[in-house]
Amino acid sequence: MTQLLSPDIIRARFSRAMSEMYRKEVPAYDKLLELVSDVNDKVLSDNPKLKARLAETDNLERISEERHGAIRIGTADELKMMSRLFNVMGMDPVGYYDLTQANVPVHSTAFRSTDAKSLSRSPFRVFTSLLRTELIKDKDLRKRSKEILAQRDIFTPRLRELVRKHEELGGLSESEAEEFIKEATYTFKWHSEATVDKKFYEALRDEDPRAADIVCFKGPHINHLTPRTLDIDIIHADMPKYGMNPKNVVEGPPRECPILLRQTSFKALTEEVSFEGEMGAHTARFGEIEQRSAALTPKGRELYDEILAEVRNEILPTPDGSNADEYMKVLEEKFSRFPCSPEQLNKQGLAYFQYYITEKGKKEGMVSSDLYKLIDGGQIAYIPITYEDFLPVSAAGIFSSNASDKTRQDEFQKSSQDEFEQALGRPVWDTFKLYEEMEKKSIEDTIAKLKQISGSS
Ligand code: OOG
Ligand code: NI
Repeated sequence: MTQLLSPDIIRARFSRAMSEMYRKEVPAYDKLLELVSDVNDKVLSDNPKLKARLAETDNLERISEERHGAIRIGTADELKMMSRLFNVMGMDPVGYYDLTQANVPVHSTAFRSTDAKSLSRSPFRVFTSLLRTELIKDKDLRKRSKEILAQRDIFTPRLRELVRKHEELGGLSESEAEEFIKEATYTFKWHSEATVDKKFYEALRDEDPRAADIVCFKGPHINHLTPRTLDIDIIHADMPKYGMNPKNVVEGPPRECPILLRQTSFKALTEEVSFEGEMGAHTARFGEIEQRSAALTPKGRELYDEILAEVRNEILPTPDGSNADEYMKVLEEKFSRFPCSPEQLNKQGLAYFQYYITEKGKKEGMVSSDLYKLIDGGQIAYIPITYEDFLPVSAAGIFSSNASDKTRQDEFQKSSQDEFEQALGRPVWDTFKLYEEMEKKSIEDTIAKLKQISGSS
C-alpha cells in the first residue's frame, strides 16, 4: 500500500514553495526575509528566557518558517474549489471578515489548521477574499466582470485530479504531493498578461482597484506574503535601510506585553502588464510583516475594540503620515489600560492560555490535584496562546455607531456571513471556539502528563 503523506508536511512544503516563488517575483520580499531573520536571531540571542520558553512550549521551530499569504477570488465556484484545495493541506476556513465595512467590496475567511499540534508543525495561513460583484456600481462593468469571471478556470486539470484523488483515498503519496504543490503554487503565480483590454481594466480600476485586481487576471496571484517577526518596531525602523518603502504606522498597539496582532507593510510595487498587447501597469503586490501575540477571549476582544474606538475617535492616521508619531502615542497611551501581566489577563478572563509543565513540575510531578495549586506551587505555568487569525476591521466600522446602528450592523454581518458560507459550501469555524478548545485540551494534556510523571517515579 502506498504511504500517504501527512497534510502537515504538505502544508509546510507548500508554504516554503510559495515563499520561494514570491521571493523571485517580488525582490523586496526577499530583502524583507533577510531583515526578519536577522532581527529574530538577535531578539532570541538577547532574550535567552524567551528562547527557552518558546522551545518549552513547542513554538520555537515554527517562528522562522511562519508566514501568511493573501489571495482574492472571483466566484463561489472558485471559492468552493479553493476550500477543497486547502483541505488537502489540512487547512480549514476559520472566521468571517466583512471588509465592506472598510469599503472594500469583498468578504473573507482565513484558511489554516485548527489544532495546536498541526499549528506548531506549520501555522501557514491564507487570507482568502471573495469579490462581491454585486457591489460593483457601474452596471456595464458589473455585467462584464461577471462574464469574464464565469469564463476563466484558475485551476489546472491535474490539480483538480489530485484534489479528487485526495478526497477519494484520504491523502496523497509523496510523488503526488510534490506534484500537487507544483500545481497549487502555479495557481497563485503572477501572470503579466491580463485577460482584458486596457480600457476595461482602467475603468474597473477607477471604480475599485481590488475588483480590477481580481477580475482582469488569469488567476488569483498571491498579493502578499507576511513573515512573522519577534520585534516589529525594529523591523519597521530598519526597512528603509534595506531598500524598502514602509507604511507610516504599525497597526496594533505597541505594548510591553503585546496582544493580538501588529502589522505593517512596504508599499505595493508597480508591475508591467500586457493588456491584449497594449502595455500598462498594475499596482497591487506588496510585502508585510507581523508580530503575533496573545489571543483574546470575547471579553478581551470587547475591551480591545472599545479602546480602539476611543483611539479612532481622537485621531486617525493621515495618509501622508504627518501624524504617525502622534497616532502611535495615542494608541500606546489608550491601550495602557488593557491589563498587562499574564496573571491579570488570566484572572480577568481576557486571553486564552497554553499550559505546560515546568522543570520543577517535571521533578515533583502531581503534588496536588488542583490546577491552581499546581500553578501556585510552580509545577505548572502558562503562556498566552498565540493569535492565529487576523486584525478585526469591524472595530473601525462600528466605533462611531450608536446602539441601534450596532444592531443593524450585526444583522447585516450575519446575513452576509450566511451568503459567504453558502458560496463556500460549508460553515466557517468560530475563532473563539477554537481557542477555547485549545486551552481546554492544553490543561487536560498537561495534567495527564504530570500524572504520568508521578506514576513513573
Ligand atoms: C487581504 C488583506 C488582509 C491581513 O494581513 O490582514 C490581510 C487582501 O488585501 O487581499 O492579509
Ligand atoms: Ni496580510
